[in-house]
Amino acid sequence: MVKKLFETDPEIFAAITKETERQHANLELIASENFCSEAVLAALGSVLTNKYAEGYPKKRYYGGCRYVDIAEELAIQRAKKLFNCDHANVQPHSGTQANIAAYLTLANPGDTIMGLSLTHGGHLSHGHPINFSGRYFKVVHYTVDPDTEMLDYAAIRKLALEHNPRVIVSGASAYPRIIHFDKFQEICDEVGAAQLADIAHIAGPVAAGLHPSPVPYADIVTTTTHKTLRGPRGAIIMCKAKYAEELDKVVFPGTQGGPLEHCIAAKAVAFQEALTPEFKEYQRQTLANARALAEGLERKGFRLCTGGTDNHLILVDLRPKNIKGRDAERLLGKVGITVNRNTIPFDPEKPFIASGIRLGTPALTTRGMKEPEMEKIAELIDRTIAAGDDETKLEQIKSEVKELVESFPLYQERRQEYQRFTKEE
Ligand code: DSN
Repeated sequence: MVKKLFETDPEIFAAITKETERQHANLELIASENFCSEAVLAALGSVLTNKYAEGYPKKRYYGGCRYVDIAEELAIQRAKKLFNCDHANVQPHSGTQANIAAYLTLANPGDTIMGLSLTHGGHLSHGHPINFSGRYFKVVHYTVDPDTEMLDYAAIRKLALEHNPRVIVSGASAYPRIIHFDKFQEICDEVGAAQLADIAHIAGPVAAGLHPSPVPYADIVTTTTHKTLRGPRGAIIMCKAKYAEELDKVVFPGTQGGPLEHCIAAKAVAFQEALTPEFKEYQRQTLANARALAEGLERKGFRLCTGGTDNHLILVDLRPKNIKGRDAERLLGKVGITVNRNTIPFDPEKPFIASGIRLGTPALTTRGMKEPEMEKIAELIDRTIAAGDDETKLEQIKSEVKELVESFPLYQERRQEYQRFTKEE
């Protein structure tokens, strides 16, 4: 199969080979990325991609759906078991598509929604003016507290009482602390709003019982499937039984056409993996690694927003180190450490520059790294920032990164197979 790709399209083959090598050869610290299993990749690369299946299992608008029905039903059953929810729709192509469907189930264009500001850790689809959510709804953003940099539920309540939103979005993309979905629900109940919990980042710890679940409280819960959940790129939506029929209609035909059945099958595989004790241990180690990395960085004099982490990610304020997020991202990239620049709460810089970086441990934990490696990575990050553009020092750090990644090989068989063709050529 690899041979066919090699023969048909050597340029794409080369790009895939190089990307596979890049994933192996770098320390991946982007908090929203992970390395899915060979089983997930096999389902993604299957002939299920050929099938049109508009509709839902046993209620399709196309013939020949009996096998994709099996895959989609398994994905639904497993998602329901994993998160203990009443209903799951596994068709959303992405987190933002999932949020579009959730909003349109709970509200009408023009209604008021409330979400965490992007620059305080929220997401574009939580009401940013350049996103559909900010264009079609009236948006009120809450922020984190200026002193603690944590969610201030009293302030959120006050804002909600003032604006009477139809929907309050709980959930974040760059918030390192526990989110109290029960407190959000109390506010929602008081003002008559629906709670939309977007757990894209914390779905893995939630599934493993290591972060409080929003499912008992929130009207609708959305998540991507490729972050801590370690599945294929995509999303799912969970909801209380009373929204099931309307939500399914909003997904199809409301906002999507034919479902990506190969992705849905791959989601099913990932959920099966997530139901195992090994996955729970993986999540425990991911959180332990984040704490170890946070402590290592603090020992090196880095200021961590909120003072630390309760989950898989860390937000670092680089101002005490006199470097912008953009420049730190570039320097770390030079030595093989992949991170993303990130605004910090009340950031004086624009998002393109940013005063911080966001670091996450899901991907490196998948490779088998533990606390001692996190300690070493904190040291490598510190030395890289201190080195600036001193190429000799950066070369030395790069060789240490190489040594570390070689001890934790990634996609080894796949890489060997790609290289066999490259060499034969
Ligand atoms: N862009 C994703 C992240 O990095 O968190 C969220 O969609």
